[in-house]
Amino acid sequence: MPAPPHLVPRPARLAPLPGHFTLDHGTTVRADPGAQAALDLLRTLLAPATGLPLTPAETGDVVLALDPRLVGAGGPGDEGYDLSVTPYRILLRARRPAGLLHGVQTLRQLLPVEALLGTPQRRDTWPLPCAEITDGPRHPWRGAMLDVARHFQPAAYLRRYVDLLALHKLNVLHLHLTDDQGWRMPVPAYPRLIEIGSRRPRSMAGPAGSTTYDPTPHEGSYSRAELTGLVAYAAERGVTVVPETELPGHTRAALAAYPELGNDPGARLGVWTDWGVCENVLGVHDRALAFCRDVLDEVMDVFPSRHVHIGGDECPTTEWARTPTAYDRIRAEGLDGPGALRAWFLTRAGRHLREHGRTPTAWAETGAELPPWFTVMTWRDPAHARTAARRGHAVITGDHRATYFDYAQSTEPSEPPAQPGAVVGLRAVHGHDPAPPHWDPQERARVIGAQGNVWTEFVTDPSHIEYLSFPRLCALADRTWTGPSDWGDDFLPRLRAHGARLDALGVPHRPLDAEAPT
Ligand code: TNX
Repeated sequence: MPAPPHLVPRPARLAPLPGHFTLDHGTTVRADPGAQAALDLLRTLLAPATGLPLTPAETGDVVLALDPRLVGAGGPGDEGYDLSVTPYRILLRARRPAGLLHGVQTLRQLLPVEALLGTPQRRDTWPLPCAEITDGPRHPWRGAMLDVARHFQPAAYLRRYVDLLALHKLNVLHLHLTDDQGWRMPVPAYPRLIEIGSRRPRSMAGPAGSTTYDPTPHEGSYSRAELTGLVAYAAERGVTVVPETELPGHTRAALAAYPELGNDPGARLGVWTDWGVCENVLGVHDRALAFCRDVLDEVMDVFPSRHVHIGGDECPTTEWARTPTAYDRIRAEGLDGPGALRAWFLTRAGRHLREHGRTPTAWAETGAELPPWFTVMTWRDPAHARTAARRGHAVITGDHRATYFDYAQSTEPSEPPAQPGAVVGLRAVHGHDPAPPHWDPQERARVIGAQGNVWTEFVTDPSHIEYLSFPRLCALADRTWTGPSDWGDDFLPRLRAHGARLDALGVPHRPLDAEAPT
C-alpha cells in the first residue's frame, strides 16, 4: 500500500490506494444542486494556480453529491464527508453542504502543493493520490479568536484569515470587536462609538516597546457592509463568524464616547492607552442596560451566528464599590457581592439574546458564576472547564497555557514581540485535550471544542498575526478535528510536509524543524 498523504488535520479514516486521478483541462464535474456552493469553492480555490475550467457534464469525472442518507461520513452533526479518489473518478459525498466544503479542502491538500500558489503555474496535469477517506470532526467548535480591538485589521485581511482557517477545517472565527482600547463596530444609535471610540490617541506615558501601554496612535473600524460581507464570505467556506462585544468591563472605549453609560457621568475618559485591566466599567443603571440591548440588537442584525459573545472577563468592581446604588439594585433582587453584580449584568444581556433565539456566550472567570444556559469559554485555569461542564454549561476551552497565541512559541531571542509572562509551545497546543478521558462521560459531552486566541496588544500587522498563529493553529485543528496524535511519528512529519502548503500561501510561521521529535 502506498504511504498515506500528509494531511492537516488528519482525516478520521484514510485508506491510501495505488494509483492517481489526474485533473486537467478536460476534466468534467457534476454537482448536485445542494453541492453547487462546494463546486464554486473548489473552482475559486483552484483557479489562480491551475486555471482549470472544471466543465460541467452529466457524467462528471468529479462528482460532488449531497446524500442525506449517507451513514459512512464520520463525526457529529453536519460536517462529515466521504471522499473516494480512484484513477477514473473523484466522488465527494456528504449529508450536508458543510461536509462538502471540508471535503473540498481535503481535495486541495491532496493536490501538488503548487495548486495553492496565487499565480498561474506551468503544469497541465494535476495528479491526486488515490484514497478512500471517511472523515468528520471530533468537536463541533474549532475556532480562532482574533482581537481586532487592540489592533484593528482591515476586512480584506479577515477574509484571508478565514481562508486559512478553512484550509485547516477550523469553523469559527471569533471576532473580539470591542475593548478598552478601541470599539470597531458601528451601532447606528451611538455614532460616537466610532467617532471617538475607534480612535486611540497618542499616549504620553513613556517609551515605545513598553509592555504596559502603547504610545502609538491607532484607529480603525468596520462598516456594516464589510461585516456582512465577511459573514457571507466565511459562510461560503464553512466558517461561522462569532462576534464579541465586551460587557460590562473592558468598555473604556465606549465610556470615552458616552461617559453617561459609566459610573461617573461627568468623567472625561479617553480611549484607554494602557494594556491590562481598566477599572472603568458600565454603570448599574437602565441607561447602561439599554445600551447593551441596542448594541446586541445591531450585533444580531449583522451576525446570524447562533452564539453571540458578550465578553464578561476581568470586570473590576472598584467603581461599583464607590457607587452605593449599584449594590442596592441587586440586593433588591436577593443577590449580593461583586461576582453577583457582574453575573447580574451578563444574565440580563444573555436573556435578551435568548429571547431572540441566540446562545449567550461569555468568558468564564471561575466556571461557576453564570446561568447554565450560557456557553462559556474557559481561559484562566483548565479546572474551570470541568467545573463549568458539571454545572451544565456547554464549554469551549481556551486555556491560556495551551491556546493563547499572543504568548511566544519559544524562549528563543529570535521570537517576535509577544505577551510577556508565559510561553505556549507547539507541543502544549498539540497536547491540549479539551475533554480529558478521566472526566465523566456527561462532562466530556458538554465540551463542544476549543479555540486559539490571538490577543493583539503587541501585534500590529497581519504577518505577525500569522507567525503567532502558525503552526499552532495546525496543532489545534488536528486536536479538535481528529483528536490526539503521536507527536514524533505522526503529527510532526505531517506538519513538516504541510509547511510547504503554508509557504505556498505565503504564511509566515515559526520554523517547523524547530521542534524536537521526542
Ligand atoms: C486576558 S482572556 C484577557 C485579554 C488579554 C489577554 C492577554 C481574557 C478573556 N482577557 O483582555 O488581551 O489576557 O493575554
